[in-house]
Amino acid sequence: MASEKGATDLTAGGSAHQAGQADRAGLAMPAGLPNRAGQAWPAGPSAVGPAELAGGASAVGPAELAGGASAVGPAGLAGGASAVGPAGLADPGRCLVMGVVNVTPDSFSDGGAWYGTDSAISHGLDLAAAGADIVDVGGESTRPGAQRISPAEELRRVGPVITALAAEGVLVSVDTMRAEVAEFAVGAGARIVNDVSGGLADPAMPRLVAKAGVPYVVMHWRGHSHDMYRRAVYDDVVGEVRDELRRRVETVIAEGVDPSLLIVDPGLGFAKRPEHNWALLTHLGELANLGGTRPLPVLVGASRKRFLGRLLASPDGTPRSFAGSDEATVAVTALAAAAGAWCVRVHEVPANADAVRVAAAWCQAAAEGAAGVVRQGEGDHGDL
Ligand code: PMM
Repeated sequence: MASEKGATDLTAGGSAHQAGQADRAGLAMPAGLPNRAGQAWPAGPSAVGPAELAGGASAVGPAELAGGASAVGPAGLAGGASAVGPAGLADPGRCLVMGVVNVTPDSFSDGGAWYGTDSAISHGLDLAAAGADIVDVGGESTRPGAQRISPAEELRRVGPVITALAAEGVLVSVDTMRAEVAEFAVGAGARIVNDVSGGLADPAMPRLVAKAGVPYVVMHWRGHSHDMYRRAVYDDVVGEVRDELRRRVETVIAEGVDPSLLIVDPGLGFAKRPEHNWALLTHLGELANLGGTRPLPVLVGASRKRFLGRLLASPDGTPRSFAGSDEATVAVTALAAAAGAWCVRVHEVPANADAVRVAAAWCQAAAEGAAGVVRQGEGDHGDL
């Protein structure tokens, strides 16, 4: 698997790469300064003490943290850095990083920056060199309201990019809903099919994937982008997404896809409102447990999505720009990786490559538990 391009070097190890604010550190904030909610902190130097912070500003208090980000992770996920991936792909013992190359003029997240063949190839190589384990190449925008392009146009966009990146030894996935595009891509060296429709958009897709024998990302999807928000209605988003994903998984297995090659994805932002995305992110384990013999690997695609921009909106309500959500993406990456996600799909690789390694170390230390505490006590503290 190894190559000089970072994409196929799946060995674990360090990647090449604000200040704690007073309130986060448990220190009192000066009276009258705004807190994160934009309100004035209560007057008095001791108004915001550690005890209040534990249950207040940080939604997760110390006791819950111990359980939430533990080595085991949510029920059903293998836990932290050791989520089991699909057969045939190397397992570096941590969450993988998938870098995104959108060969589109109109993707919401990167606005056509990599539309030209040469710029897309060079961006894919850059992502790999920056530590992407996988480079995901797509030619069709799925931004809300997007209209479809023809299969010929999709192939024209992604074909040469996939061919060039695969020839350079990059581990490529093709982001497509069309069997004919997937077929070309696999022939050109793509090793994963990422289908945001989970086989619903093109009934020929599951059989093609079964024949190709490559890992297959089955994302939760309720319909094409032009009207997907009309479909963002749930009574119990986690239960409904899980049940709909289970039906997709059963269908593609019935069509011949090897269960050991399946990856599931909650489809953040696809027929989901912000509250749906957050609920899904915090219940990844339930999505992994679809009733088969083993939990399925979970891919998380939160990068630059609108729910992050809305979370970080300025006081006048203007959402944060897409690129301005990159740090929030890194935060989601760390949390999802610690919860056992198999892979995160991101636009900016370096900080996310760091985050998955932090999560792996975190989970490893948590797994060692009390033994680590004893060892630290016995040491000379030279590394503190
Ligand atoms: N999101 C987008 C495109 N492809 N694939 C998977 N598996 N999961 C996702 O969440 C996902 C995806 C849309 O984002 P983009 O326009 O930034 O690529």
